[in-house]
Amino acid sequence: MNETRHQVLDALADGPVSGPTIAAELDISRSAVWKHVEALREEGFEIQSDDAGYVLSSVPEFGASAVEYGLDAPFAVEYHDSIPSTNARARDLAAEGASETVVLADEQTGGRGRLDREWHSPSGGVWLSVLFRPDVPMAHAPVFTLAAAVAVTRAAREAGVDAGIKWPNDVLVRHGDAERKLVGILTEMEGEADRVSWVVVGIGVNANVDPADLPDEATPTSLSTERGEPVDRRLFTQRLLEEFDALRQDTGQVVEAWREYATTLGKQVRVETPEGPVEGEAVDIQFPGALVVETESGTEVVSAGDCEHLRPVTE
Ligand code: BT5
Repeated sequence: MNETRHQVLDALADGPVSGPTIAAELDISRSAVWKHVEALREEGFEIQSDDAGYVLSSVPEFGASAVEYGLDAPFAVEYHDSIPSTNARARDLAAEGASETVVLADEQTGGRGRLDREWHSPSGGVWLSVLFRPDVPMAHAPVFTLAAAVAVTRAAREAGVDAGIKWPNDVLVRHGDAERKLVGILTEMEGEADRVSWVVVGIGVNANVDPADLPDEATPTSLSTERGEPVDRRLFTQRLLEEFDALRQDTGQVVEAWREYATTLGKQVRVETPEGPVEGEAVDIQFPGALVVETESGTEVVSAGDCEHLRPVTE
């Protein structure tokens, strides 16, 4: 949203306020005020007008302006009702030189997970990608995946859903012995070894979607299923982005915060790494995101792979 439209919106939120008053305060013409009001109405903001002037009476449920409005983080939001993949779009924007941008969609038709797996993204989810250009070496970039997991876990808990993090990139909800997948995170980047050029952190949250529409083998769940009612996607997305923004700027606190929500630590795990499987007890996490596993043949530090939580052997 452009700066003036934002200022008009802020004035309306504090209304009732007359058109001429807004025009004088912002030093724009009365017809410009009217055009901004009409444009905001088209974006779904309800603006009432009577003798006392204009007043904002409701904000749209979801979309670019809805999320930008009141967002305490410096991102511009680009919204799509439907798009193949927000990560693919964010990568295109990165190639065009963009930064500090969030691509957000209600539905993805070609959502992707790691290793080019399919990510199901029906309407009602929060499918988003954050594009930014941190001043860090490539080797530190995994910390942003952890930061995203922490941010989304905090937002889910605020929404009343007791989420936890499975290393490295899943946010899950426990149901007895089973863990159901609520969120997936896919980080992509480009740069030279000593410096990242851009990072795209893709976060897929099963928000108001029916797990029956998602692949069974992933034992999926959603915020609406866990809560028993839909979540306010606008507020949820804002909280997620605000937490992520704070963590990406202070990566020193990410690992500590991650440990607090981790479901993997203390568990028997089997990690499929590019060098082969590593099995043992997950005992810690190290900056920028490696898992420390005590195996029968000693301590292994694993920086990437698919992790399975194994059931403890019962005698
Ligand atoms: C992930 O991959 O978990 C990363 C998913 C990232 C998705 C976001 S959405 C916004 C952005 N745009 C994109 O195109 N992607 C990102 P991985 O760990 O590889 O898990 C993939 C596996 O999860 C699949 O093979 C399925 O078994 C399962 N799965 C697919 N869709 C799911 C869903 N909606 N909920 C839970 N599990 C799902």
